[in-house]
Amino acid sequence: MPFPGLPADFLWGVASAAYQVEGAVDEDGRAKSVWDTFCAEPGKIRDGDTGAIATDHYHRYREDIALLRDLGVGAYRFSVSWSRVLPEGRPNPLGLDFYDRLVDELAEAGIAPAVTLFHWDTPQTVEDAGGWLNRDTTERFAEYAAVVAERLKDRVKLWMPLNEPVVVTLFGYALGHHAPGRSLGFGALPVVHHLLLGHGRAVQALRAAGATGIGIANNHGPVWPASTAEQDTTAAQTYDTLVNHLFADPILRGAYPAPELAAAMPGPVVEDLEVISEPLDFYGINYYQPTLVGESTSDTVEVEGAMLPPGLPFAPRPITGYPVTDFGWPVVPDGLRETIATFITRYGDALPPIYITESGCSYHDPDPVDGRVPDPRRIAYHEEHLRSLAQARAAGADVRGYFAWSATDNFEWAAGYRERFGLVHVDYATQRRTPKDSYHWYKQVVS
Ligand code: PNW
Repeated sequence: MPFPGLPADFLWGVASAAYQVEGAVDEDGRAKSVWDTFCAEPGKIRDGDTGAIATDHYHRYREDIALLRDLGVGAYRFSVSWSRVLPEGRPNPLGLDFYDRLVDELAEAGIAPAVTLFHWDTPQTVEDAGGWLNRDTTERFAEYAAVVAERLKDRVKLWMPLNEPVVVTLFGYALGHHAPGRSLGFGALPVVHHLLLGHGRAVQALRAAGATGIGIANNHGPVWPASTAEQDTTAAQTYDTLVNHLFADPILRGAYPAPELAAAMPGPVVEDLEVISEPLDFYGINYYQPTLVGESTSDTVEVEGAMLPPGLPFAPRPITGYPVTDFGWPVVPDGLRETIATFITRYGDALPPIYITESGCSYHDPDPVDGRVPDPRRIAYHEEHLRSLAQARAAGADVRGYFAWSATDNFEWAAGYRERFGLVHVDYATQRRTPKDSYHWYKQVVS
């Protein structure tokens, strides 16, 4: 039964990422990534969890794809592990073979592959050479993109070189509670430029290899001022510029949102922006939550488990008046419509068709009883976000698909395995998969 307000040819999908599901970190020639290193550091991950086994998807992908086939989705978004494909910088046939088998298995199930090339797992050797602080990484990334494209291009529907560069910059290099664990504050600004340039160069490499359907998966959400007072609206604008415009303007407008930001970037910025703004076939938005922002306070502020340094010209505040997930994130479905509306206003004709490349929620679901996992709040979450999407479409937005995060429960980065985003429950002790009620609900929606 189609969802009211969404078209018959709407692309329904689910999403995942390599380090969150694959496991098999030492198999078939895979090298270490920054996440292997980070997880080995005591105290970084809740309960000392690591992605070493995760959902064992590397070995169980057939079972997982059978679940997706039964679910009836048209697309599966997954990420390729750079460290599997190019350990030590040279192509690894066994690593490539895995993704080849995965893509073939999907094709057989009638599911279109949507491939992310970088979902945060930089090879450790690349990080040791400076990682995203080093301009050379953009070239290494383009070489990797070319290798994957050469192998998979005939079967992949959508390509996303990057997932959420804002999270890599902020959590990985500015605040340090994600890999590679650097706490550089505004010293992380070069990372923004190199991630964006890496994106642009990868887009060029994908096109040169003959790939089609090229975009990005970028995290966005509304930034609301804490009050109408000028100090708060100014602080909110600054924050909006840093988390939203900084990562979208260079791609969609070929410019940084403020001259000070352009001036803070390394290298020949004007020439680089030409590469960064290579036209895209689609723009992917990952939507989770809005942020309420007020003027700076002297108190330290926590953002998603990271402490913000004092002295910043803004301070995120807790959002009240909405339900929260078990991860503590506010559930604000209208924020999705609002995000899309803001994009249409800001970018107009420069905005390609949109896909929602992620949206989802973590609830600490009960263990399965008689093969059932009731998760009514997850059903409500997706239903309300889809309604919000239908409103965006009714207002004229060209939104073509929705990927629920996530297919199965998985390794939720610094929060470990406690957070469960999946439509399918995973019992980590046995690796047993149990479709939750939300899976059965989504199946009705996508059919
Ligand atoms: C995304 N926030 O990360 C990632 O793409 C996924 O790998 C991850 O599992 C999923 O969302 C759930 O966290 C985000 O602070 C990290 O709003 C942080 C935020 C949003 C998304």
